[in-house]
Amino acid sequence: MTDARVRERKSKSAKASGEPDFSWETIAYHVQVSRELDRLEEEELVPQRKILYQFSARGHDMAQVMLGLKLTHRHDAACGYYRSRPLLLALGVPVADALGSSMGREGGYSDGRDIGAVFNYPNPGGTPALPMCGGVGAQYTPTAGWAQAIVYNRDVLGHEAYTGAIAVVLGGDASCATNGFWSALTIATTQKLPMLFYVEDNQYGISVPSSFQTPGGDIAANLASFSGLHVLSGDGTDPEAAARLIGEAMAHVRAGQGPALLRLTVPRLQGHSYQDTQTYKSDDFVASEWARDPLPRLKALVGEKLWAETGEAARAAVAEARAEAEARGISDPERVTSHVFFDGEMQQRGGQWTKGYKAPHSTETARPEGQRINMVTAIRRTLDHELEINGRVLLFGEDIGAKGGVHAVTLGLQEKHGPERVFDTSLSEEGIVGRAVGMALAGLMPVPEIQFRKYAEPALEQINDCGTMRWRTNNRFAAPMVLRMPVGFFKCGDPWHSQTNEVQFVHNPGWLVAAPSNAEDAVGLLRSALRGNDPIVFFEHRAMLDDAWARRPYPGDDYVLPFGRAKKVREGRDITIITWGAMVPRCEAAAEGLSADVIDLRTLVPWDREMVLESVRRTRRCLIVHEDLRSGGFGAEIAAVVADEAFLDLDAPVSRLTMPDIPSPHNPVLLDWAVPSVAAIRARIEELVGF
Ligand SMILES: Cc1ncc(C[n+]2csc(CCOP(=O)(O)OP(=O)(O)O)c2C)c(N)n1
Repeated sequence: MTDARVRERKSKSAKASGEPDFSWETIAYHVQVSRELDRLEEEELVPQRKILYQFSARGHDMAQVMLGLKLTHRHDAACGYYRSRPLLLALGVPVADALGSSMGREGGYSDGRDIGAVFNYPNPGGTPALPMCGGVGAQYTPTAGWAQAIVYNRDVLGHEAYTGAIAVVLGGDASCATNGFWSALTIATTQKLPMLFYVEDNQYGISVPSSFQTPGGDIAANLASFSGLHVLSGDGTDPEAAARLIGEAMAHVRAGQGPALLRLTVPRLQGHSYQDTQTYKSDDFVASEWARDPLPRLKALVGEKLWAETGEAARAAVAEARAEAEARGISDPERVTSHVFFDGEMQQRGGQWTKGYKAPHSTETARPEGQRINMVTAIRRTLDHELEINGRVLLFGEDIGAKGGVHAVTLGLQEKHGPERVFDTSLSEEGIVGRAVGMALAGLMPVPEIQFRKYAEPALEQINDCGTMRWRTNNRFAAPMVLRMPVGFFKCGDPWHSQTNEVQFVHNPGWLVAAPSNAEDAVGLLRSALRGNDPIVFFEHRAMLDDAWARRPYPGDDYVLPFGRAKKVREGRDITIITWGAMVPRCEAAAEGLSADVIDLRTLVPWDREMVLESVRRTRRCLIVHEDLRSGGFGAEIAAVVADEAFLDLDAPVSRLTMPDIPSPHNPVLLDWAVPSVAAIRARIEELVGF
């Protein structure tokens, strides 16, 4: 039987019964495909250096195939880790894609951009494998987000078809010690989400025994009394026991009874990866692991004849896939810079645009109405309007519900739009952003809030992984969202609540970054972001939220401001001053009575190089003013570009005025000394103009 024939038969039987083909025959086939792939890689492709990273699934394979074959609901999703290839095979990944991706060839999971073991599978119409990450534990919170999106689609958007769908996350025993695991466990249990935690306990995380990850080495035993979690545990090498446990766990979650955790003990029959020689295991232990190989038990169950037949078909399928994978070329290096951002070609999965979203009428012309409002009101009004007209928008973060946010930006929005759409979260920034990733993957437009800029740090892994998703999946997946966070000082400073550090996000490929200085720009940029197709960091400067200068009339419900378009707040001849955020009014005041271009960048990714270069070439002098630290601040990037591209036009050195390289000081006197003041900016302008 060939691979194609097995799949054809599989889909026929699935169609006929409406049930998955969970037959021993299909299980035997996929398990043997997985084994043959491991063998081929270890004996031939790695020694030939055609594959550089190899992770064997031997020992984990049988139970994983069973798990994959049970994922049959249209809205199920799974997120795995580097040892999850058997699950992928069961979901229907073409074997040539699995092999070609491991060989770094064109096409496949990433077009050669990522390690083949770090996979993704959009599987339109079927169960997707959400883009996994190289970081252990990063798979958990996005899966919780998908699970919450199932509930949201069913209960808020009224899509009955989501009833019974589940999200499954796979991980090893060591991954149970990660922040992501605990964050997702908290989310899933407090929200009673349809989520299955599937733990493959092989007793080791590379060389570290599982007793270092959880006391006693048994996570299921330790979680037995965890409220709201149905815990199961058993032998993942016993075909019938494993099938029963997987069935039980799934039935519990599908029935809407809340999350479950299933721990299956399995042997790791190879080193952690190909390079790992396992010197830390005794010979006796290795022998005892081989004695637990699930294959002989599976073979005994299916019988010699069927085993041989499915084995032959599996080997034929792998040989065919190998030929196809080896025939694939290497992607053109010229293409490797594509798909960092949405560039007009729609991703296959993720984001509201893949779900039929059509942006309502938008205009780049502001139609100011009414009295001037502060930035808080402007942002709230924009969020309110987009919540009103787009059911896919949802807001969440710490204290944003009943309290309305510690900066009052979301005040009243929960009351108006309901606790399903505007809600408080557990105190885990990784959970806030990771959950947003999963929701975005499921087609929603999440708007997570981080309470203060500095507290985005626990979420940095999720932020980075979200940004790179479109690129590393070669535009198969994207997770557009609007990540709001207050930045900067407010009256006083301190190291915790007053950081700006925008460059950290600029340095994460795939994120657009907005830093509006006033209410009108905030409305336009926020609305562009909410109707967009990329992840966006939206900075709300604390000092500007209620600042008189930043108050502007509301520019209208359809006003959008495209990213990358700076604004000249003053025009002049003698110097160009480039700034953003809370430094804009200071620069404006400092230039009073002088002939200066003052440019408010408004967005840092992308930034308006054209406007800056045109201005500098004309004024022949350039001063960059920012609140962030000097070394490696965004000003350094601007200065480098100006030096590169306008060197011969300059009459004075490119200059920067910034905070010194210190955390923000608390006492207002110390803060005023550290942050560029109007007087300091004025002095620097005069120095440069007189140069
Ligand atoms: C955040 C992070 N830290 C460290 C690593 C390096 N690393 C890769 S796999 C691994 C062990 C994971 O073991 P486990 O979760 O038990 O899965 P197993 O390999 O045993 O299947 C480590 C430490 C990583 N990939 N990510």
